[in-house]
Amino acid sequence: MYGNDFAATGDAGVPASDVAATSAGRTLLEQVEDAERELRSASERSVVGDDRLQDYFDAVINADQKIEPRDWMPDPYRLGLIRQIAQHAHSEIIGMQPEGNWISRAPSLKRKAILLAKVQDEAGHGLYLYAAAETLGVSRSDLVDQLLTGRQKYSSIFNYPTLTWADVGTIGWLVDGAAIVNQVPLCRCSYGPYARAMIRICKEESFHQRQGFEILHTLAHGTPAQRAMAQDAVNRWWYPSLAMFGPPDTASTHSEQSMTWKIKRFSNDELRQRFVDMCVQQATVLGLSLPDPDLRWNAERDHYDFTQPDFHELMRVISGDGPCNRQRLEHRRRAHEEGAWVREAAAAYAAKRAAREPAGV
Ligand code: BYC
Repeated sequence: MYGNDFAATGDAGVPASDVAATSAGRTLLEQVEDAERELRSASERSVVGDDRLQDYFDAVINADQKIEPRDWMPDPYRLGLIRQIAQHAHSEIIGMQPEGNWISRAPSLKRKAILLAKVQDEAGHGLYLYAAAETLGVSRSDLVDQLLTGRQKYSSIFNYPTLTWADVGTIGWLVDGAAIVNQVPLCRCSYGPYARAMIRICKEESFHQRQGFEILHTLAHGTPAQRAMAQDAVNRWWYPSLAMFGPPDTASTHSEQSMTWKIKRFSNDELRQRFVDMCVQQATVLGLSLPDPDLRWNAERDHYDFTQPDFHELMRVISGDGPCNRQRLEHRRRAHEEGAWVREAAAAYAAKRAAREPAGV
């Protein structure tokens, strides 16, 4: 976890100091900072121009520099990025709902204010991502239309219900935790606008995970009923969180191409394993268990062995048949319709200003 406030107790075979480190001894926050430095130096492009567009594109990618909106890029690269960034943006926007349900029921004013800020951050993440997608030549209204008509998807995880306050803590700990593990490598993605958006998002996401962890820590150390509520929430969210990383590598349609283009840096299974390794030790600090009887340290692999999520369930949820898919989309459609007057007013104001301002100013 980023900047863990909670002392780690260590776990079988794994030194306590490794709790915050997930890759080559670098904490997740250090990895985001490395990516930010890399991004700055990549902006001073050293690859020499070439008349053959495809060769130049390949050379920029091979040199680990960034493709920018002004650059030529193959259509499948552009379309693949639009697909992934749009799905990511939609996930942030739909992802406001499961927690938004709890803003009015948070157990104290402080918890309410924190949750409100978190949900607002998610709206902001959606907007950075829509803006990044727009640099690829699509309009935000087209993307929103594709979400509302079910042609573009969002993360499976947001189709599960939030039944208790402990679910809010568990979403912060497990769902935001999975999101961070998935998204830190995207800070090094080959497309500049996406990489820049991800750096900002990951820094904010770190607070989200910590607030979830802190809610769960409080419940796990509270009354027996609170503790049981925390354990129940972890039991329900564990496998859906593992499924967030996507199908297994053998069934992942986009991974290979995406990794060649350095959009994805690690495969779905690699990131899922990294997440499990990180969570086992954090669960120990929380004093909660993970609902997998086969979870155990494998010294040969240097990783935890674990039970995979139900990928048939993942496919069913992605295709629209999860516990809350209909409810989530209906709510989003209603909110979009009710917001029409805001979009119209903003457009009218922009037109009025443009008409008033002298040309060229
Ligand atoms: N849910 O070939 P694959 C957040 C789809 S935001 C739904 O492996 P890829 C948060 C996949 O799109 C969380 N669909 O795909 C927000 C593809 O379908 P299409 C979202 C999934 O792209 C608020 C097909 O299955 N994060 O955490 O190489 C509050 C085949 O998969 C899922 C992102 O979007 C799924 N779980 O890898 C709190 C991160 N898994 O398009 C938290 C950016 C797979 O062919 N995205 N699919 O119809 C990615 O990193 C990648 O797109 C994925 C999938 C790892 C998700």
